[in-house]
Amino acid sequence: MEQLQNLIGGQLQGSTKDKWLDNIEPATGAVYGQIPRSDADDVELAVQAAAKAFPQWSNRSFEDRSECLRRWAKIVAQHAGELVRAESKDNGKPISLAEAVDIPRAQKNLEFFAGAIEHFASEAHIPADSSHIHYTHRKPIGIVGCISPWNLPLYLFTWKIAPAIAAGNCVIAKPSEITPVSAFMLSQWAEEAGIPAGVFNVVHGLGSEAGQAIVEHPQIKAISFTGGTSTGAHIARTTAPQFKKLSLELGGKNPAIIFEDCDFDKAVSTTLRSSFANQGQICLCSSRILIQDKLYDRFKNALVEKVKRMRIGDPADAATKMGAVVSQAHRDKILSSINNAKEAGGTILCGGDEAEAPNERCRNGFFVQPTIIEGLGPTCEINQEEVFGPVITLQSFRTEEEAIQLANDSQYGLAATIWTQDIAKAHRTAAAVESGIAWINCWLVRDLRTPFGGVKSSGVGREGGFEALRFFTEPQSVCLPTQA
Ligand code: TXE
Repeated sequence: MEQLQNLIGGQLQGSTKDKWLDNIEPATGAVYGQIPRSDADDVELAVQAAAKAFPQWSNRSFEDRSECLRRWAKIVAQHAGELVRAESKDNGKPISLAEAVDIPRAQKNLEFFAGAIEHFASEAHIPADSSHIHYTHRKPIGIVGCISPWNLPLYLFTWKIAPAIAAGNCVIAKPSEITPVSAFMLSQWAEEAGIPAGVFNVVHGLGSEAGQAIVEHPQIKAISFTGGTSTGAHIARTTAPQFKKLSLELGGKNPAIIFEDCDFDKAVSTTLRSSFANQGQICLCSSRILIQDKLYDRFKNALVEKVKRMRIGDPADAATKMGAVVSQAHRDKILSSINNAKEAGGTILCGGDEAEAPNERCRNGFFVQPTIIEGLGPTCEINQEEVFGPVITLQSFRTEEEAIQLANDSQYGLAATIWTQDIAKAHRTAAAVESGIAWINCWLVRDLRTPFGGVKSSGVGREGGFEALRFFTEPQSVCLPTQA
């Protein structure tokens, strides 16, 4: 059974206390590996290694740093097949999805920030009399913490560590204990990529132990976190007295607003994808489908028919489009949300239960039927709480105003999709919806230069493009007289 290791100061090693956690394959329920159960002592070692590496790394030229990230990206590309299989096995996602999305995007993240740092410029301000130059010196922060979740493991891990390293910081990273393998693989190639010892440290373990130690450590000056809203709130509370810089990408309860003048076929097929991709375990997935009343029945019938035809498969099978959910606990949480919706009077149009295992190998795996629920109002738990699984609700609206009101009736504000062929209406709706991202007649189309993040309980701060490089640097305003 494979034992993963931490990467601390360039050394792959177990936890100082030699404690281990089981790693489970979601499709089979079987333990197939172990990860170090690290704690504050391991984080302390990583911080010491990072502190030692920082002076040199922060003084390396941006070309050098960029080159290291490019080499790392190439190594990821060379090992893409291995990474795809590992990601699918560790997370339960279909191998086809890991191949099309997760691993190419992880490679792209490394390449993108290798390029972004080459173009990251600062500002200078010169008064009318040219007596002074005020310029902004953006310095790396120092040691930063990157904590990532299990739904898009290497994709989100690299999305954080790449800008942090490119900007000249040293990183203490913690992947989710539920999906640790791809981050471990990446850590094995850091040296080959030319990343100096101590610049990139990976500490595996539980959120409440290793994660908490990262968040609390006084020498770690910034935390970039993606995960649940309640964990984000806890991190905000913990770090506030130390005034750490925080980027929090949290949950969502994303509306898909379907106007009667939409391109019907495209709206149905994309809503199917936006609702159930990765078993609904993407923070950007649509979970509240709001349909204009005149189109309600037609849209509902078309969507239900398509969902009934979806087949759950073994994630390792190349033909599978819908795999396992990430863990037993998460499956139980999803099923309990469905049950609460039933008890609240919701009608289950399809799904609503555990799914049968697709084959003998998967008989103890964690599978949930894609589920559509109607008949519940905006205040119901299922329309307020993030389920983060293959579960959506349908609600109808009459007017544009009502659509916006329903869309905004949520503590969350991450992403919205808007379906209409009237561009002016699309723009008005996008402007009125309280969300960090709005997709008009499309979903999950990303340009890595754009700001990414949410409003309200969906988080604080923006990632992506120069926003990420701004986050991982501290601006110093310097004033220089031009005359002696
Ligand atoms: O996430 P956690 P969980 C949502 C989704 C899901 C819920 C809970 O609704 O059902 O969150 O999922 C680390 N200090 N999302 O419990 O706990 C943890 O080890 C520092 C949305 O799995 O937030 C992991 O690395 N770190 C989401 C990371 O935080 C801590 C993606 C995320 O885990 C910590 C995942 C602590 N005290 C879940 N406690 C999205 N926005 O995409 C935990 N962690």
